[in-house]
Amino acid sequence: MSRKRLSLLAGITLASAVLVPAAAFGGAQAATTHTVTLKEFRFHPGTLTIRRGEKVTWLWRDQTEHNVTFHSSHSRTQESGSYTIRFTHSGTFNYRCTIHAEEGMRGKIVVH
Ligand SMILES: [Cu+2]
Repeated sequence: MSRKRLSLLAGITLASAVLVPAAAFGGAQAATTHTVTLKEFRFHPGTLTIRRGEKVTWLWRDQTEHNVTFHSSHSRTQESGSYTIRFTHSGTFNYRCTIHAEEGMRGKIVVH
């Protein structure tokens, strides 16, 4: 499936939502995936710049429960594992771990 076609499909599917879990796209695995690591009560990197249509995978690497929470989407609170989102709209998307946001556990994905 071409990138253009994927983008079109995503646009239709996401008419009312900015973010959806990548799993919702089934076999659409062609997009570049970036990684953010959860470690020592921080997201590394704290700010990540990507292109529209790319994915971000968060990897839990702390011995503490964390979550990845956006306005319209969130991971489970967990001690290990991963969470992936494909970003189909450009913009700046702030997120946080709701448990440790006050301690500075916040991040940002900038989509061009
Ligand atoms: Cu946390």
